[in-house]
Amino acid sequence: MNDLFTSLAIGDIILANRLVMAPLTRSRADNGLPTDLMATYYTQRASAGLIISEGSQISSQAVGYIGTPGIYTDKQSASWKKVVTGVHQRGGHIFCQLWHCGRISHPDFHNGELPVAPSAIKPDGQAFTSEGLKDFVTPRALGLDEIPELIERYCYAAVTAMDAGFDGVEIHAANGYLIDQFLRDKTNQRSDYYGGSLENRTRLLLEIVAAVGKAIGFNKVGVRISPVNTFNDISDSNPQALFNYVAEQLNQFKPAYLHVVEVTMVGELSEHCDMKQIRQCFKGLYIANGGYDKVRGNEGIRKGRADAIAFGAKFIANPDLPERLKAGAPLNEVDPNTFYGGDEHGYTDYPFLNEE
Ligand code: 8OZ
Repeated sequence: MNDLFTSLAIGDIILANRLVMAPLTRSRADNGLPTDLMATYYTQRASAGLIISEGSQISSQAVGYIGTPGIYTDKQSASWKKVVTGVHQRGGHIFCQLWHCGRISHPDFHNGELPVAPSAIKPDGQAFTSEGLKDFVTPRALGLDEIPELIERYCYAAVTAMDAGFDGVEIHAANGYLIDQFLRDKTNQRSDYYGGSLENRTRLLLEIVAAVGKAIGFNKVGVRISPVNTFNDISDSNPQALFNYVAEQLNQFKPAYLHVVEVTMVGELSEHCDMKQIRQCFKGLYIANGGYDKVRGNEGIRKGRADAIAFGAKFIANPDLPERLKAGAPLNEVDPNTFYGGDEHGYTDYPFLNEE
């Protein structure tokens, strides 16, 4: 019987266990470049069956936060290589999360130009800029003629990630960023080929998966969605229908996995969307994320509700999370004050079991 500690084949790699380190923005990159400290941080966590990198912008247009890394230049690729090599040397595996923030950005990141989105709808909330928090602005709706280049940027970033040695990429279609803005009807009010029906709102995601898979191999492409997360002022009038459809449509590509943030912003399941239906609609590997612990993770895998479980905060605070969970050892408490930005404190200084 499988549980968190049994191996799992994803495409042509074999994960040592089914604990996945969730993608986690930590805002410690240097001008878009991963640093040596980041290499230490990821290498420390290489005992995860799979690490998914923090969101990495696919282009200069994709950025929306300070301190986030990019994955679209040779220099960025060379810096990521240190991260990837460190993880591989410890026997781990790592996918790169490809990220475009869309409207969750600010003109300060774009030489005064507007961020882009499916529709010109301003999000409630504020962007984290180098000058502090600033109100979001009304974005500019992407023109139909800009979509092919956008898809091309995803492909270029995916190829750049593979050049850096990553084992694959994860398309970030969750948490209210650009692809999610296309998927959900609160943010997509387009009247063209990319808005309106489920088919149209899902089109961009599917075209990106098709193109990226063609470029690097479909078994190296995962997709992350968050059907009920309202983070970044997003929602949909019928998330069950939308994300069942997304899951079904992804089957044609046989992607590496579908990664689902199952909970709301406050970490709860929602009555408006049953994740079991999404799991059943998708025929490939399903990674579940959101509030899992050892007991619930093992139970989810044993009952077939998920193939692997992604942990976020627990991996921040416990570089050796698989060992700790397996041994039933106590876990370090996470310090939310050191999530974003700063130095090694709250980043690479969480102790391993053998250091305590
Ligand atoms: C928290 C802070 C900044 C970015 C996400 C990439 O929600 C993020 C993110 C989360 O997916």
